[in-house]
Amino acid sequence: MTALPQAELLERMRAGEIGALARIISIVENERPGFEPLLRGLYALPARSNAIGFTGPPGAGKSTLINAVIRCLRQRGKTVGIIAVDPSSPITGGAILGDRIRMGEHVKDDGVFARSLGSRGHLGGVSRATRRIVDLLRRSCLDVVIVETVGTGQSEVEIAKIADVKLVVNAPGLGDDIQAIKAGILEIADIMVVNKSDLPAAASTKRHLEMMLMLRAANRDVPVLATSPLRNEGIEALVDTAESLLASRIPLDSASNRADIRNMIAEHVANTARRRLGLDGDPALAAQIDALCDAFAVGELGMNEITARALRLLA
Ligand SMILES: Nc1nc2c(ncn2[C@@H]2O[C@H](COP(=O)(O)OP(=O)(O)OP(=O)(O)O)[C@@H](O)[C@H]2O)c(=O)[nH]1
Ligand SMILES: [Mg+2]
Repeated sequence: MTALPQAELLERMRAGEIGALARIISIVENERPGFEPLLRGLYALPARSNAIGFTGPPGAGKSTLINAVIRCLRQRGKTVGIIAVDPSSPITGGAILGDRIRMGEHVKDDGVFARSLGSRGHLGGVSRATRRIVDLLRRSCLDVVIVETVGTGQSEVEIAKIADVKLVVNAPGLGDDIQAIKAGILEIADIMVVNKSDLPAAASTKRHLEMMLMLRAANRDVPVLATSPLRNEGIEALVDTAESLLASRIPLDSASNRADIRNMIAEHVANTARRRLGLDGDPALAAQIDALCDAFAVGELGMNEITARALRLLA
Protein backbone atom coordinates (compact mmCIF):
# COMPACT_ATOMS: atom_id res chain seq x y z
CA MET A 1 0.00 0.00 0.00
CA THR A 2 1.42 3.41 -0.92
CA ALA A 3 1.49 6.07 1.76
CA LEU A 4 -0.93 8.88 1.05
CA PRO A 5 -0.18 12.44 2.08
CA GLN A 6 -2.13 13.21 5.24
CA ALA A 7 -4.18 16.00 3.71
CA GLU A 8 -5.35 13.64 1.00
CA LEU A 9 -6.13 10.93 3.51
CA LEU A 10 -8.29 13.37 5.50
CA GLU A 11 -9.99 14.59 2.34
CA ARG A 12 -10.84 11.05 1.27
CA MET A 13 -12.22 10.32 4.72
CA ARG A 14 -14.43 13.43 4.55
CA ALA A 15 -15.63 12.38 1.11
CA GLY A 16 -16.88 9.09 2.51
CA GLU A 17 -14.09 6.61 1.84
CA ILE A 18 -14.34 4.08 4.63
CA GLY A 19 -10.89 2.69 3.77
CA ALA A 20 -9.33 6.11 4.45
CA LEU A 21 -11.22 6.37 7.75
CA ALA A 22 -9.98 2.92 8.81
CA ARG A 23 -6.39 3.87 8.00
CA ILE A 24 -6.57 7.14 9.92
CA ILE A 25 -8.01 5.33 12.94
CA SER A 26 -5.28 2.76 12.86
CA ILE A 27 -2.52 5.39 12.63
CA VAL A 28 -4.00 7.42 15.50
CA GLU A 29 -4.92 4.43 17.66
CA ASN A 30 -1.46 2.88 17.45
CA GLU A 31 0.37 6.22 17.45
CA ARG A 32 2.16 5.29 14.27
CA PRO A 33 4.69 7.77 12.82
CA GLY A 34 2.88 10.88 11.67
CA PHE A 35 -0.08 10.54 14.04
CA GLU A 36 0.49 13.97 15.60
CA PRO A 37 0.18 16.07 12.42
CA LEU A 38 -2.73 13.87 11.41
CA LEU A 39 -4.51 14.62 14.72
CA ARG A 40 -3.82 18.33 14.30
CA GLY A 41 -5.23 18.25 10.76
CA LEU A 42 -8.22 16.40 12.06
CA TYR A 43 -9.00 18.81 14.90
CA ALA A 44 -8.79 21.67 12.43
CA LEU A 45 -11.86 20.23 10.69
CA PRO A 46 -15.30 21.14 12.03
CA ALA A 47 -17.31 18.31 13.61
CA ARG A 48 -20.12 17.05 11.42
CA SER A 49 -22.03 14.74 13.67
CA ASN A 50 -22.91 14.26 17.32
CA ALA A 51 -22.11 11.32 19.53
CA ILE A 52 -24.79 9.35 21.37
CA GLY A 53 -23.47 7.48 24.42
CA PHE A 54 -25.05 4.26 25.69
CA THR A 55 -23.94 3.29 29.16
CA GLY A 56 -25.35 1.02 31.86
CA PRO A 57 -24.65 -2.12 33.86
CA PRO A 58 -23.20 -5.24 32.22
CA GLY A 59 -25.83 -7.33 30.52
CA ALA A 60 -28.46 -4.55 30.39
CA GLY A 61 -28.76 -5.21 26.68
CA LYS A 62 -26.79 -2.18 25.40
CA SER A 63 -25.26 -3.95 22.40
CA THR A 64 -28.56 -5.52 21.36
CA LEU A 65 -30.31 -2.17 21.72
CA ILE A 66 -27.60 -0.35 19.74
CA ASN A 67 -27.99 -2.91 16.99
CA ALA A 68 -31.71 -2.14 16.78
CA VAL A 69 -31.00 1.61 16.88
CA ILE A 70 -28.51 1.25 14.02
CA ARG A 71 -31.11 -0.63 12.00
CA CYS A 72 -33.56 2.22 12.58
CA LEU A 73 -31.00 4.91 11.67
CA ARG A 74 -30.06 3.01 8.50
CA GLN A 75 -33.73 2.86 7.51
CA ARG A 76 -33.77 6.63 7.87
CA GLY A 77 -30.82 6.85 5.49
CA LYS A 78 -28.20 7.77 8.12
CA THR A 79 -24.68 6.37 8.21
CA VAL A 80 -23.42 5.30 11.63
CA GLY A 81 -20.09 4.90 13.42
CA ILE A 82 -20.02 2.74 16.54
CA ILE A 83 -17.31 2.44 19.18
CA ALA A 84 -17.69 -0.27 21.81
CA VAL A 85 -15.41 0.24 24.80
CA ASP A 86 -14.86 -3.18 26.20
CA PRO A 87 -13.91 -3.51 29.85
CA SER A 88 -12.29 -6.89 29.41
CA SER A 89 -8.92 -7.72 27.93
CA PRO A 90 -8.69 -7.23 24.19
CA ILE A 91 -7.15 -10.65 23.88
CA THR A 92 -9.07 -12.89 26.25
CA GLY A 93 -12.29 -10.89 26.51
CA GLY A 94 -15.35 -12.83 25.51
CA ALA A 95 -17.44 -9.68 25.44
CA ILE A 96 -15.65 -8.32 22.37
CA LEU A 97 -16.48 -11.49 20.57
CA GLY A 98 -20.06 -11.15 21.76
CA ASP A 99 -20.24 -7.57 20.49
CA ARG A 100 -18.77 -8.59 17.16
CA ILE A 101 -21.34 -11.32 16.78
CA ARG A 102 -24.20 -9.02 17.63
CA MET A 103 -22.84 -6.38 15.25
CA GLY A 104 -22.76 -9.17 12.68
CA GLU A 105 -25.83 -8.10 10.77
CA HIS A 106 -24.20 -4.73 9.96
CA VAL A 107 -20.79 -6.07 9.00
CA LYS A 108 -21.45 -6.05 5.27
CA ASP A 109 -23.15 -2.65 5.38
CA ASP A 110 -20.92 0.15 4.04
CA GLY A 111 -22.98 2.67 5.97
CA VAL A 112 -21.89 1.26 9.33
CA PHE A 113 -18.40 1.55 10.76
CA ALA A 114 -17.83 -0.49 13.93
CA ARG A 115 -14.80 -0.69 16.18
CA SER A 116 -14.13 -2.31 19.56
CA LEU A 117 -11.65 -0.74 21.96
CA GLY A 118 -10.14 -2.84 24.72
CA SER A 119 -9.48 -0.92 27.91
CA ARG A 120 -6.01 -2.36 28.32
CA GLY A 121 -2.98 -1.88 26.15
CA HIS A 122 -3.90 1.59 25.00
CA LEU A 123 -1.33 4.35 25.01
CA GLY A 124 -2.62 7.18 27.13
CA GLY A 125 -5.39 5.03 28.59
CA VAL A 126 -8.81 4.14 27.38
CA SER A 127 -10.38 7.56 27.89
CA ARG A 128 -7.86 9.25 25.64
CA ALA A 129 -8.08 6.55 22.96
CA THR A 130 -11.86 6.70 23.03
CA ARG A 131 -11.95 10.50 22.92
CA ARG A 132 -9.61 10.57 19.96
CA ILE A 133 -11.59 8.07 17.97
CA VAL A 134 -14.95 9.64 18.78
CA ASP A 135 -13.61 13.08 17.78
CA LEU A 136 -12.26 11.47 14.63
CA LEU A 137 -15.54 9.79 13.69
CA ARG A 138 -17.44 13.02 14.34
CA ARG A 139 -15.27 14.64 11.67
CA SER A 140 -15.56 11.86 9.14
CA CYS A 141 -18.35 11.21 6.67
CA LEU A 142 -20.68 9.55 9.21
CA ASP A 143 -24.04 11.05 10.22
CA VAL A 144 -24.26 9.64 13.75
CA VAL A 145 -21.62 8.35 16.18
CA ILE A 146 -22.53 5.86 18.91
CA VAL A 147 -20.36 4.96 21.91
CA GLU A 148 -21.05 1.95 24.15
CA THR A 149 -19.44 1.84 27.59
CA VAL A 150 -20.18 -0.38 30.56
CA GLY A 151 -21.21 1.97 33.33
CA THR A 152 -20.07 0.60 36.64
CA GLY A 153 -17.55 3.08 37.95
CA GLN A 154 -16.14 6.56 37.83
CA SER A 155 -14.03 6.07 34.72
CA GLU A 156 -17.14 5.22 32.75
CA VAL A 157 -18.81 8.38 33.95
CA GLU A 158 -15.76 10.20 32.63
CA ILE A 159 -16.03 8.45 29.30
CA ALA A 160 -19.67 9.42 29.13
CA LYS A 161 -18.57 13.08 29.03
CA ILE A 162 -17.51 12.45 25.45
CA ALA A 163 -21.07 11.90 24.30
CA ASP A 164 -23.37 14.79 23.38
CA VAL A 165 -26.43 12.85 24.50
CA LYS A 166 -26.15 10.19 27.21
CA LEU A 167 -28.51 7.24 27.41
CA VAL A 168 -28.41 5.16 30.57
CA VAL A 169 -29.66 1.66 29.81
CA ASN A 170 -31.20 -0.36 32.62
CA ALA A 171 -32.78 -3.79 32.61
CA PRO A 172 -35.77 -4.84 34.73
CA GLY A 173 -34.62 -5.76 38.20
CA LEU A 174 -31.29 -4.01 37.80
CA GLY A 175 -33.00 -0.64 38.20
CA ASP A 176 -33.84 -1.46 41.80
CA ASP A 177 -30.16 -1.77 42.56
CA ILE A 178 -28.78 1.49 43.90
CA GLN A 179 -25.34 0.65 42.58
CA ALA A 180 -26.05 2.76 39.50
CA ILE A 181 -26.81 5.81 41.64
CA LYS A 182 -23.70 5.37 43.74
CA ALA A 183 -21.55 5.50 40.65
CA GLY A 184 -23.20 8.77 39.67
CA ILE A 185 -24.59 7.23 36.54
CA LEU A 186 -28.07 8.55 37.12
CA GLU A 187 -26.73 12.09 37.20
CA ILE A 188 -25.33 11.93 33.68
CA ALA A 189 -28.49 10.58 32.01
CA ASP A 190 -30.21 12.67 29.35
CA ILE A 191 -32.50 9.77 28.56
CA MET A 192 -33.20 6.83 30.86
CA VAL A 193 -33.97 3.55 29.13
CA VAL A 194 -35.73 0.53 30.60
CA ASN A 195 -34.56 -2.12 28.19
CA LYS A 196 -36.00 -5.65 27.82
CA SER A 197 -39.47 -4.20 28.36
CA ASP A 198 -40.86 -7.58 27.33
CA LEU A 199 -39.91 -8.84 30.82
CA PRO A 200 -42.59 -8.71 33.56
CA ALA A 201 -40.62 -6.52 35.99
CA ALA A 202 -40.20 -3.73 33.41
CA ALA A 203 -43.18 -1.65 34.52
CA SER A 204 -42.10 -1.54 38.17
CA THR A 205 -38.50 -0.72 37.23
CA LYS A 206 -39.79 2.15 35.10
CA ARG A 207 -41.83 3.55 38.01
CA HIS A 208 -38.86 3.12 40.33
CA LEU A 209 -36.55 5.05 38.01
CA GLU A 210 -39.12 7.82 37.48
CA MET A 211 -39.37 8.16 41.24
CA MET A 212 -35.61 8.32 41.69
CA LEU A 213 -35.33 10.96 38.97
CA MET A 214 -38.06 13.04 40.61
CA LEU A 215 -36.25 12.97 43.94
CA ARG A 216 -33.01 14.21 42.49
CA ALA A 217 -31.81 17.66 43.36
CA ALA A 218 -30.99 18.59 39.78
CA ASN A 219 -34.30 19.60 38.29
CA ARG A 220 -33.97 18.32 34.76
CA ASP A 221 -36.56 16.60 32.66
CA VAL A 222 -35.18 13.16 31.94
CA PRO A 223 -37.53 11.00 29.88
CA VAL A 224 -37.80 7.34 30.87
CA LEU A 225 -38.38 5.20 27.80
CA ALA A 226 -39.15 1.48 27.53
CA THR A 227 -37.51 -0.53 24.76
CA SER A 228 -37.38 -4.14 23.70
CA PRO A 229 -34.94 -4.80 20.89
CA LEU A 230 -36.11 -8.41 21.05
CA ARG A 231 -39.63 -7.40 20.00
CA ASN A 232 -38.48 -4.30 18.13
CA GLU A 233 -40.57 -2.10 20.40
CA GLY A 234 -39.82 1.47 21.47
CA ILE A 235 -36.82 1.83 19.17
CA GLU A 236 -38.30 4.49 16.86
CA ALA A 237 -39.43 6.55 19.85
CA LEU A 238 -35.96 6.31 21.40
CA VAL A 239 -34.26 7.47 18.20
CA ASP A 240 -36.80 10.31 17.82
CA THR A 241 -36.16 11.47 21.40
CA ALA A 242 -32.37 11.35 21.02
CA GLU A 243 -32.50 13.20 17.70
CA SER A 244 -34.79 15.94 18.98
CA LEU A 245 -32.60 16.39 22.08
CA LEU A 246 -29.55 16.76 19.87
CA ALA A 247 -31.33 19.17 17.56
CA SER A 248 -32.74 21.36 20.34
CA ARG A 249 -29.88 21.46 22.80
CA ILE A 250 -26.61 20.86 21.11
CA PRO A 251 -25.72 22.92 18.09
CA LEU A 252 -22.79 21.22 16.40
CA ASP A 253 -20.69 24.35 16.26
CA SER A 254 -20.81 25.33 19.92
CA ALA A 255 -21.27 23.01 22.89
CA SER A 256 -19.78 19.87 21.42
CA ASN A 257 -16.92 21.75 19.83
CA ARG A 258 -15.96 23.31 23.15
CA ALA A 259 -15.22 19.82 24.46
CA ASP A 260 -13.30 19.11 21.26
CA ILE A 261 -11.13 22.17 21.80
CA ARG A 262 -10.22 20.89 25.27
CA ASN A 263 -9.36 17.50 23.74
CA MET A 264 -7.26 19.17 21.07
CA ILE A 265 -5.29 21.21 23.64
CA ALA A 266 -4.82 18.16 25.87
CA GLU A 267 -3.53 16.13 22.92
CA HIS A 268 -1.18 18.89 21.93
CA VAL A 269 0.24 19.40 25.44
CA ALA A 270 0.70 15.66 26.06
CA ASN A 271 2.36 15.06 22.70
CA THR A 272 4.63 18.10 22.95
CA ALA A 273 5.69 17.15 26.48
CA ARG A 274 6.39 13.61 25.38
CA ARG A 275 8.62 14.79 22.53
CA ARG A 276 10.40 17.76 24.13
CA LEU A 277 11.01 16.21 27.51
CA GLY A 278 11.85 12.77 26.15
CA LEU A 279 9.05 11.27 28.25
CA ASP A 280 9.20 7.96 26.40
CA GLY A 281 12.28 7.23 28.52
CA ASP A 282 10.33 7.99 31.71
CA PRO A 283 7.00 6.14 31.58
CA ALA A 284 6.03 7.06 35.15
CA LEU A 285 6.39 10.79 34.49
CA ALA A 286 4.69 10.38 31.09
CA ALA A 287 1.71 8.73 32.81
CA GLN A 288 1.44 11.61 35.31
CA ILE A 289 1.53 14.22 32.55
CA ASP A 290 -1.04 12.19 30.59
CA ALA A 291 -3.31 12.07 33.64
CA LEU A 292 -3.11 15.88 33.99
CA CYS A 293 -3.95 16.32 30.31
CA ASP A 294 -6.88 13.93 30.64
CA ALA A 295 -8.18 15.88 33.65
CA PHE A 296 -8.04 19.02 31.53
CA ALA A 297 -9.73 17.31 28.55
CA VAL A 298 -12.77 16.28 30.62
CA GLY A 299 -12.97 19.68 32.31
CA GLU A 300 -11.89 18.61 35.79
CA LEU A 301 -8.90 20.95 35.87
CA GLY A 302 -8.38 24.34 34.27
CA MET A 303 -5.39 25.41 32.22
CA ASN A 304 -3.70 27.28 35.08
CA GLU A 305 -4.06 24.35 37.43
CA ILE A 306 -2.58 21.75 35.04
CA THR A 307 0.28 24.11 34.21
CA ALA A 308 1.10 24.61 37.91
CA ARG A 309 0.92 20.89 38.63
CA ALA A 310 3.00 19.99 35.56
CA LEU A 311 5.67 22.48 36.60
CA ARG A 312 5.74 20.96 40.09
CA LEU A 313 6.15 17.49 38.56
CA LEU A 314 9.00 18.64 36.38
CA ALA A 315 10.78 20.69 39.06
N1 LIG B 1 -35.72 -10.48 27.21
C1 LIG B 1 -34.88 -9.72 26.53
N2 LIG B 1 -33.55 -9.96 26.53
C2 LIG B 1 -32.73 -9.15 25.85
C3 LIG B 1 -33.22 -8.03 25.13
N3 LIG B 1 -32.17 -7.38 24.59
C4 LIG B 1 -31.06 -8.07 24.94
N4 LIG B 1 -31.39 -9.15 25.70
C5 LIG B 1 -30.46 -10.17 26.25
O1 LIG B 1 -29.65 -9.62 27.27
C6 LIG B 1 -28.35 -10.21 27.26
C7 LIG B 1 -27.28 -9.17 27.26
O2 LIG B 1 -27.34 -8.45 26.06
P1 LIG B 1 -26.16 -7.50 25.56
O3 LIG B 1 -26.71 -6.72 24.42
O4 LIG B 1 -24.93 -8.28 25.36
O5 LIG B 1 -25.95 -6.58 26.83
P2 LIG B 1 -24.78 -5.50 27.08
O6 LIG B 1 -25.37 -4.50 27.99
O7 LIG B 1 -24.24 -5.01 25.78
O8 LIG B 1 -23.70 -6.37 27.82
P3 LIG B 1 -22.16 -5.98 28.10
O9 LIG B 1 -21.63 -5.31 26.87
O10 LIG B 1 -21.50 -7.30 28.37
O11 LIG B 1 -22.18 -5.08 29.30
C8 LIG B 1 -28.33 -11.09 26.02
O12 LIG B 1 -28.49 -12.43 26.41
C9 LIG B 1 -29.47 -10.62 25.20
O13 LIG B 1 -30.03 -11.63 24.38
C10 LIG B 1 -34.65 -7.79 25.12
O14 LIG B 1 -35.19 -6.87 24.51
N5 LIG B 1 -35.41 -8.65 25.85
MG1 LIG C 1 -22.22 -4.91 25.06
